Amino acid sequence: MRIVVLAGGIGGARFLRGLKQAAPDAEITVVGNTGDDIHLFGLKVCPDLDTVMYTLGGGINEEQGWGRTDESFTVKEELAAYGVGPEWFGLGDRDFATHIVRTQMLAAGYPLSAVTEALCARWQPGVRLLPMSDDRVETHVAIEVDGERRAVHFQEYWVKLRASVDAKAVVPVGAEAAKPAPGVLEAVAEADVILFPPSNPVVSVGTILAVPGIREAVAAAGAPVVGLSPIVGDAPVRGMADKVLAAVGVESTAAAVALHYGTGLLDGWLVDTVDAGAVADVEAAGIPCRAVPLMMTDADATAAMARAALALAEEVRG
Ligand code: FO1
Repeated sequence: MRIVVLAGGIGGARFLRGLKQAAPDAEITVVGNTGDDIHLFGLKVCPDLDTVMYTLGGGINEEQGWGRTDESFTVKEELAAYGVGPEWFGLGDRDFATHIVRTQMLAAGYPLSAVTEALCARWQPGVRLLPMSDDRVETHVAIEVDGERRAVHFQEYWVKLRASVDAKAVVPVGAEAAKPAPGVLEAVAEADVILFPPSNPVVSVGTILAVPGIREAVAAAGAPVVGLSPIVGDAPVRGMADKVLAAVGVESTAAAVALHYGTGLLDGWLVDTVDAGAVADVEAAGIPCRAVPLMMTDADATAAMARAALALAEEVRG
């Protein structure tokens, strides 16, 4: 079975771990969000690709959900001693090595997809990890401070500001001119199942779908497309997804997120059992919907979620 997953960072990575357990023989292609990428200290940092790679490769800091296990911060401290920041973004020594290798390979002319493949040769994540695009796309968030509107990089909004101010707009800068990375459209076209994990629907899955050609390919795919709600009981399972959902005029409910993706994309939707009341609304909109436990509390619970998504895909397969 060929499964394609459009994934963001922590939520996507943890779901993928469950999916691998649920479908050990499946050929899984992950299309990773690169809109969160940021250039720091002259280095290209790809948080979501790295989170997937480290999580599936056994190198993730489990408590944080991002960055390396057994990490130290000597380089960051030395940079700070020179007055060189930003100090608000926690790049550890082990993690730095990944960004150095990536930046060096990019400077030598390799595209991000080839660089990601090279990094994965070390981590052996057990999935084919493709960036959504080899072209630069950077998500910016429009905010208003003291009556003045300005745009900040997504990481500044998420990590420095902790989404403490309202997001007025979310813009994947460069997306309109970006091309899907090699292999992305082929994987989508050849998939038996396409999954939207409980990743952020705006800045993760939404950014991937903003690359021209990807949304169209998913909509046209012969495979059933099943999503899992990142909202449980009207609040994001983790992160601050409600802030960016509000920016695109979508309520933070499991049903509203399903309708945001819409019948043009989704063939099935899973909500948590606490949101069982939303099933009828989602089905009334034409999207088959089931209520199952959606908290990724441990590997077995996450594998059960993945099995439920695959079962719904089989049920709705035309
Ligand atoms: N998240 C934080 O909350 N604080 C950090 O300092 C931070 C650093 C960081 C470094 C590398 C990396 O791969 C991820 C990092 N993240 C950090 C996570 C990241 O900001 C976001 O959670 C994702 O971009 C959202 O998917």
